Amino acid sequence: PAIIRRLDYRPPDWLVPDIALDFDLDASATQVHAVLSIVRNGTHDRPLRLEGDGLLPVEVKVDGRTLGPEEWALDGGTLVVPLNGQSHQVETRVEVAPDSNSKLMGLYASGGLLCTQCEAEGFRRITFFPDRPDVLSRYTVRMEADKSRYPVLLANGDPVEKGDLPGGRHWARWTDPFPKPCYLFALVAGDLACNADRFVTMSGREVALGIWVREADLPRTAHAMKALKDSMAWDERVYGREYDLDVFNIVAVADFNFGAMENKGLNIFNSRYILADPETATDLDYDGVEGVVAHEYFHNWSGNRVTCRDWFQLSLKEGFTVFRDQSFSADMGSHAVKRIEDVRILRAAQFQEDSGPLAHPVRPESYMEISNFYTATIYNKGAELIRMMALMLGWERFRASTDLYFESHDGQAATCEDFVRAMEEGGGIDLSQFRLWYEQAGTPHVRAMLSHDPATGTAELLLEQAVPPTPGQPDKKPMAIPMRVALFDPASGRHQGDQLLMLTQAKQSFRFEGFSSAPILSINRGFSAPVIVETNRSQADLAFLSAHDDDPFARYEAMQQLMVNVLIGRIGGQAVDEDAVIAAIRDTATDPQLDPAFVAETIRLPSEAYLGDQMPVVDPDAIHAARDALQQRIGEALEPLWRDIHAGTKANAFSLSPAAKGARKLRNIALHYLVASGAQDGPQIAFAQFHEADNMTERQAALATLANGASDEREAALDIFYNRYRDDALTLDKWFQTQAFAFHPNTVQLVADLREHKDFTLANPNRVRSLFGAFAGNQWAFHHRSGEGYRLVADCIIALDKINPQTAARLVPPLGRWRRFDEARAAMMRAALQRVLAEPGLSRDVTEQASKSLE
Ligand code: BAL
Ligand code: ZN
Repeated sequence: PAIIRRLDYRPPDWLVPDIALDFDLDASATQVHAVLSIVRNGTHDRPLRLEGDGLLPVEVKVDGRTLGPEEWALDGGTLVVPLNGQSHQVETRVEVAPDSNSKLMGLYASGGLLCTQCEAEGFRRITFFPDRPDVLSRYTVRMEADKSRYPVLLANGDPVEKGDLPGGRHWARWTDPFPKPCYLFALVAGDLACNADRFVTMSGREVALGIWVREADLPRTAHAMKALKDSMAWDERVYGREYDLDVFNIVAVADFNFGAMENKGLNIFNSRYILADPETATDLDYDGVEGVVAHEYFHNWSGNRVTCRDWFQLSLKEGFTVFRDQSFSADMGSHAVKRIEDVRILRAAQFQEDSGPLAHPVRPESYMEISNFYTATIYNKGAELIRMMALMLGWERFRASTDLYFESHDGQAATCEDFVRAMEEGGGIDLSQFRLWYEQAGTPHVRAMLSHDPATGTAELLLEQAVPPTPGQPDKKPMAIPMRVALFDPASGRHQGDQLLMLTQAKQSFRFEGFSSAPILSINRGFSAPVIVETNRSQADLAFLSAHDDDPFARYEAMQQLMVNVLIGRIGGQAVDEDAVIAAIRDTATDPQLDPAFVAETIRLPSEAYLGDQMPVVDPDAIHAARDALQQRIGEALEPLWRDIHAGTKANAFSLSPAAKGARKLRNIALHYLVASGAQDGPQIAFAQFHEADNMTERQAALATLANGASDEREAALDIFYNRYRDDALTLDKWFQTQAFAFHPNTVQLVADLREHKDFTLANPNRVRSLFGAFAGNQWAFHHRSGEGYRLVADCIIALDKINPQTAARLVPPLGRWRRFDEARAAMMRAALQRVLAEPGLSRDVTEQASKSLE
């Protein structure tokens, strides 16, 4: 497949200021009539090229005249029409079949609905068009359909007209006054019920809000509606951004490749990020709904009003919007806990990506298939870049700079460089070196060595940085790394102030005066930079910080590092002092000043995958054994405490208050340690929690705890859960996911059996992710020494690729991490990738991921 390169960007040859679309909707044969007003862009004699994917023109007209077949050509899927004038009206007619569109890109059928997904390049599966984000058009959309099957007809913008037609049909017309790229086009037709509400904007305009779902799901939309209104108010208050249309609609669909999509005025969501009630949604699910509703809403400015010039600029909208949704969620809940969660995701997904064969810069240089670049690097590392700029500028100057960015680029297709320039101009700062964060892939390593001279009372912090080589980038330049640090006086337990140090050279030292005794280093406070920090801090230093650091993230980090050191020592067969960890956990868990949610995050052991990241060669079995043993030790040593916490956090009535959510989080971790202790009544206590819980947070946690072991309670709970939720797809996903993610010696076989389960289907991306996505994230099971885990995932990729290449390609990266494992595992992982690549007719999506993974 062809490689698309960033530096080959050329402005479009033809612009399309207006487009009128007419859909005669039908699940098996939809007629699409498009009328494009086109204008030559600049002086050239190149023909009009309209991208199409799987389309055959039924008719092509120019300025009202039907062209003969010799007057146009198809080049691959692209319709080529030579034209002489400066502006023309071009019409095409095509037919598409939504119900056989299993790729879920373009116009497709899902659970009786017709809906669209166009980002990145799905619009070309609907009609011929210059499918690139820098062609912005005003859209008018007319839809016609059978009224009983599709009583609701929605599109972007505002509704303008509708009416009935003979034969039980009806029609509706929508117009969107804001020019937009075609990836933001959307329509939905179906039998939907609406949770209707309103929002009055800061200038006093009333906006009609609608969340459209199946009638039966209406009671599960309240949280999403609250999140939407909170987001609209937050964007006004924090960024001065007001909504701009008279309506804002959200539709939930069951089959969706992404989490959601920010189509102008008509967001389309994976139902898992809309539907929530206490019976079926965990607190994490509720937070997911809030965060994704906010994310898509915030795109109205960071993505839609200002869009991307080309797909290499994807992080311009995604990184900024993730930063905005993270800040929103922090404001809605706990800043400390949100930061911990976000860093955990960054480390689990992005650091792994950055250290493997698929590593790429936040602004990539090339791609084969853009769908493969909706990555943790573009999204989460991209958000960290914005966060660093906000930190360096300070909030006021950052906000002035975002105002400048929105004002200068409103209605335009912009670049990451435009954003950085706005930060420089609005913030009065030089970001020349900082730009390397957009260019260089790989996670920087920072070595921090603190020394102390008692004679002069001086402490010296030596910082050294190195960015590891990544594919195509063997040599790296030093980055500009903002490091928040504080030096603690161990005697008083206090520090002299938080400082922002800018590390800009490969090696740099910083001096601090006034320390009669050696201070303790708190570094990368708040996770001020997305780097890996190595320090010369002792276990005693870490224990001190885990009890005293006033930066919650640094406090959490100290505790985690304390645990990592013990676990890595154990794995390496060294004598390790576990008592310090146990004492730190006890002190944290019994500190009445601390937020229970923060405690729960902090006392949890680092994941097996994170431990693997700390080793030169990942040893999944040794990691599992060491972590399991430490868990048991912690469970045993503090058993009375776990019993107390578990009993003391029993909820009375369900509430989403931070206190209630925190109590549930802490209760679940207490249960986990209690069961890990091996206490005889552990499974019964877990089963009782499973049985009695009035909410899914406690029910699923109890199920997950039971799923790790072998007990009668395990089998009973899994049966009960299945029978209770077998007709509720989103909740049944949890049943698959819990088993695929379990620390159970037979997980590989269980996953193989579940693949054959009557409720498993490759047609639904959520179901695939809940089984195979979860399994591939279960290090101990996926990397089973038999290689069976690799075979299962490769089989799934091969089968799924024939249906839905985009979702299939997302399962490839776990196999690509073979360099991190022993020779036997590496050989089996490579063999699995080679088997995938040998498959005839493999998609561009999977070809790119699998071939890069083998390099
Ligand atoms: N733009 C794709 C889905 C999202 O990031 O919002
Ligand atoms: Zn987004």
